[in-house]
Amino acid sequence: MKLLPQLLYVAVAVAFFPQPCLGQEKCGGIPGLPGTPGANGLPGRDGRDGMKGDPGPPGPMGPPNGLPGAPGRDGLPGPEGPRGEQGEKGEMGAPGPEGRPAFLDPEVQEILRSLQQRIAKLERVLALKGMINKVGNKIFATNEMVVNFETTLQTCQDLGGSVAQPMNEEENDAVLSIVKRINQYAYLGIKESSVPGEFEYLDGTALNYTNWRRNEPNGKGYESCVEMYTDGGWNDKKCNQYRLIVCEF
Ligand code: MAN
Ligand code: CA
Repeated sequence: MKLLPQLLYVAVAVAFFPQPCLGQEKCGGIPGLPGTPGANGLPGRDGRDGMKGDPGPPGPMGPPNGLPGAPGRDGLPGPEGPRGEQGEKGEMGAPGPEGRPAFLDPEVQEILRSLQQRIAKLERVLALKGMINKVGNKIFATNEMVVNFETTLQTCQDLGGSVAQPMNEEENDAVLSIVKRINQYAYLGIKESSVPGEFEYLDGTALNYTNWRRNEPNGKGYESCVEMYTDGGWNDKKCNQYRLIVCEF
């Protein structure tokens, strides 16, 4: 314990309280000096175990002639090699099971049914507009052109049809309705045969239906084509006249 600070303390106390109780009956004493510090305490208890340390460095190499270690792991696969040469063609395989004819395939049948329906609808629309006259499987139509027989023949052929060739009364009426609508006579697909005054179809077969007007045919080798009048009757006529094109398809 050093003495100097204590003396300094006393000096300060006296300086602050000079003549503390001058002329008084009771008088407070001067504050006492602090005691000396106590002795050091006993050492504390041991602390808890610390955390596990890092693994140590590898040990020294073993003696020679030791056992070989375990084989290492497989490396990564290498890059793909170049393409090999084409092999020889193999033998032909056994034939597959026999298929069904396309027209019996239900899918094909459905397509055909749908197409038939759509074509029938189109035919009804064209008939409604007076653009075709249908009789059974035949369709009669005109492009309203008026030309000679040679051009009539060529035009119908170019369109994938042939010159109208009525083979019964119903077909004759179908051609007639076109002739009347346009109000023009039309050449028919009928021509004079090698026998003057006798007529046949364009392919040379015999006529199975006729609708000659009274006293026709009368050309006898001078009128080799046949025209339909606006009453539906037939007349043999020269082939160089201008007549309405009526084709059948
Ligand atoms: C004209 C021509 C003939 C036809 C007679 C009928 O002469 O059209 O083909 O037979 O008229 O009167
Ligand atoms: Ca005639």
